[in-house]
Amino acid sequence: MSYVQKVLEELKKKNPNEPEFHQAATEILTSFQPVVERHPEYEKAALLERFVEPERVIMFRVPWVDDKGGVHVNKGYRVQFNSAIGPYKGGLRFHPSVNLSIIKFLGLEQILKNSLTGLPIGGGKGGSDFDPKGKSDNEVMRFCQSFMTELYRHIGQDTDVPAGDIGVGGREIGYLFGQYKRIRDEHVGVLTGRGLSYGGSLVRTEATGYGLVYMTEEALKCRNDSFAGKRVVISGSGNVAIYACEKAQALGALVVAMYDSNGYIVDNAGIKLDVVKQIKEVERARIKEYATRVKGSEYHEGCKGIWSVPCDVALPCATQNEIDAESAKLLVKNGVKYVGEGANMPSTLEAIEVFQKAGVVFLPAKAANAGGVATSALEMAQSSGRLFWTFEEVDAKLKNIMVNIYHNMDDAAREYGMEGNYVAGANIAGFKKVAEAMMAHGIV
Ligand code: NDP
Ligand code: 2IT
Repeated sequence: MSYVQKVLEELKKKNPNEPEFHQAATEILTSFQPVVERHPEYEKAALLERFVEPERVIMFRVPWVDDKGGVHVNKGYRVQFNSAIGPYKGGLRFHPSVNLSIIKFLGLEQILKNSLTGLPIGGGKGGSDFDPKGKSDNEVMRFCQSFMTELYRHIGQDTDVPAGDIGVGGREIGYLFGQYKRIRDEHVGVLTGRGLSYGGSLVRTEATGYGLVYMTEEALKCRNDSFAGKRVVISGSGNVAIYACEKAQALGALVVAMYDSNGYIVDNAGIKLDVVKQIKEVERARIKEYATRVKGSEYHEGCKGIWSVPCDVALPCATQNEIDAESAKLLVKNGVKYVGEGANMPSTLEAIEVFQKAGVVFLPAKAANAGGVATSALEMAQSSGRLFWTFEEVDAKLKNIMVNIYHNMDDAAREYGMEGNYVAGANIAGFKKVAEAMMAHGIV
């Protein structure tokens, strides 16, 4: 059995019932095969065994009181996965589906993603099975305060810097920051995605979606093509989806469909993003509303059907495993040429295989959605330097980072004889720096 296979078997045995973690680890470790063959010293140093074992896992109780006086208890998590190249960095997810497997898959992905940005950030992830949907602002505030009352002792601007993810946006970051500042008496860059009035960075809100489109644009450009006139389907209607839509439209694309967890909308005249923003960002209502407000658009119950809408470019921006093999086949049959992953691990392993076999340009999440965390690192730089860059400065840096990541993964894939396989390219390009740093640090 190969070294990689051995580590993978061991990982599954030691961490049973963690399917998402197994899935991410399988994709990643399989890509490392040619790298460990070239570097036999890695096996001697048990580098992969250490790489897949989080440095620290924190799990805690989050009790809170609702508006009627009812007492609730949620689970809180922070997985501090790898700090070889910088302080742990990664988002917090608040969603009822959150469990240890999901936080670990996200944390593992984050290590390589953060390395790909070229900035000094390690990998971590956290969250809770708390559902912010349908809760009042006061309930969300009390939950965030309770969550931070435990988390504060484990994080710090040079230790671990959380940010947002599903269910954690500007409102939640504000409450979390307020509680951290109150307990620690420190106004520092301990969270990113902060409001502009208290240390945030311009472009952070837009960064993941814009970055995804910048990378896809570069992939198109390298094939003498562009977004102009392309039909685009975007899943989700949250932070990443909205700003991917905004930038794709600015580049001349026709975005025809979006969804939330209840169903999808189709608007062949092009999605009216101001209506989506009003529904999702301002009213926190359901995407279904769109069809009642925009003539000529349609609403369909259920999410999966969105992948039957014909498109040239698909940008999954909601959640893990939203595209299975069947949906991938349907997309291919209807002519999809580019898939850019805005969400983390939105395609199953089988779906990726379908895309790659069909010659679809497949831009994997850890590369394609790295713009968010990259801009978080730019926020950290501005916090430590007591600086505030203009929108244009941050946007230009973000674009440059996304173009660089594209070429780095393209080069890495070529270097290992797998031209066009960006899954392998991104994993290998991300791993290089982490492996080098871990080797330099000795057995720790
Ligand atoms: P948001 O909470 O802003 O939006 C999430 C969107 O996805 C919503 O439309 C939500 O629908 C939908 N969604 C969530 N879970 C499911 C589900 N189980 N089934 C169907 N739809 C679902 O989150 P973000 O936009 O921030 O995150 C989206 C994805 O992008 C995630 O995978 C996240 O990890 C990833 N990501 C985010 C980054 C960031 O900077 N925010 C950076 C890099 C990656 P509903 O409203 O109905 O729940
Ligand atoms: O998945 C991700 O990269 C994020 N949710 C953003 C993390 C961050 O620290 O900005």
